[in-house]
Amino acid sequence: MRNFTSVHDIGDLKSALEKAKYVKENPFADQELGKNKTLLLIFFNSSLRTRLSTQKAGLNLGMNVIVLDINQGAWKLETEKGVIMDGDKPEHILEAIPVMGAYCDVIGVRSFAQFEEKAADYNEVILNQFIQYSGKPIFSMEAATRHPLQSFADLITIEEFKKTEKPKVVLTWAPHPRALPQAVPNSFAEWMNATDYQFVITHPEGYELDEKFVANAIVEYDKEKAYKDADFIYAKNWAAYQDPNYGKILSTDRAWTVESKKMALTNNAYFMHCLPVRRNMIVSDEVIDSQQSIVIPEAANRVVSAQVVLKEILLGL
Ligand code: AN0
Ligand code: CP
Repeated sequence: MRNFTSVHDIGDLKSALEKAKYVKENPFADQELGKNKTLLLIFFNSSLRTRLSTQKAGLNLGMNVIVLDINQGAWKLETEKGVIMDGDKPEHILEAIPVMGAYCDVIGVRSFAQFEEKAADYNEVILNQFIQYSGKPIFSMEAATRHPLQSFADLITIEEFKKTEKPKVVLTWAPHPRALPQAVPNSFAEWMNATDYQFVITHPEGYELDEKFVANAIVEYDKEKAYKDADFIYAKNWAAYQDPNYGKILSTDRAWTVESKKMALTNNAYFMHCLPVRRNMIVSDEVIDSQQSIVIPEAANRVVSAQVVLKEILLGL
């Protein structure tokens, strides 16, 4: 594998899941593979899980790991091409990227949607500049439109907990006070569409995602209908995608909060969320504290997904 930015880079899902099982059971089997190889993790945005789990995955593979928070201690980076740099940004990403590439063998990048220009976000301008100018393999640690390491961990978790061959998996929008990117739901949809599960998306009117990610999923506006007989409820907030409301909050209706009354409609479904989660906005205390909540094993599987991806990249060096 050279770069990892979406489900399309992982190859056959069945074999990816077998690799995940092996890595989970044998976390230190490939210590030699990463020896004297340097992993650089670059964060343009905050992170708890991605930061820790990806470092851990690199360490499990014997790699040296460097973490850089661009906004804390590095020079502020200009990302627009062709501008006169007379503002507050002393360095251009066009120099910064190849410099960072010179110090490492593999680069992970976290760079969220900026909600300034839809085209810039959906063309993945920042991530693609890293691919183009670093000279090194690049993997996404959540970019503008996708969060593939999260979705891969979600898939691993569903496989571990599912009780039927083809579970009903429901992605539900839930309220949140800030405008959040579509990366997690887009990516989750893309990975679920690559499985043979029954996959349903439910959200209020106006929150339709990019068709490219929705693809063959069933979109059900009636949330109670969507919850019915679900095996997994996967909650996430996102801001509107459709024009003219791109990046806007259209609703904070707590009727969409995941709580026991709606969970009672399901087939004793497991509750999932990528975290960080706002309690009693996205999900009630009762549901997230229940036996059916699998958010912690889901987060733990982030080490596994990152380690599979890093291992494949190292094998391709
Ligand atoms: C981010 C998001 O919604 O994309 C990261 C989730 C992994 N969440 C927040 O900013 C709260
Ligand atoms: N789920 C996830 O990516 O969490 P962080 O934003 O804390 O990395």
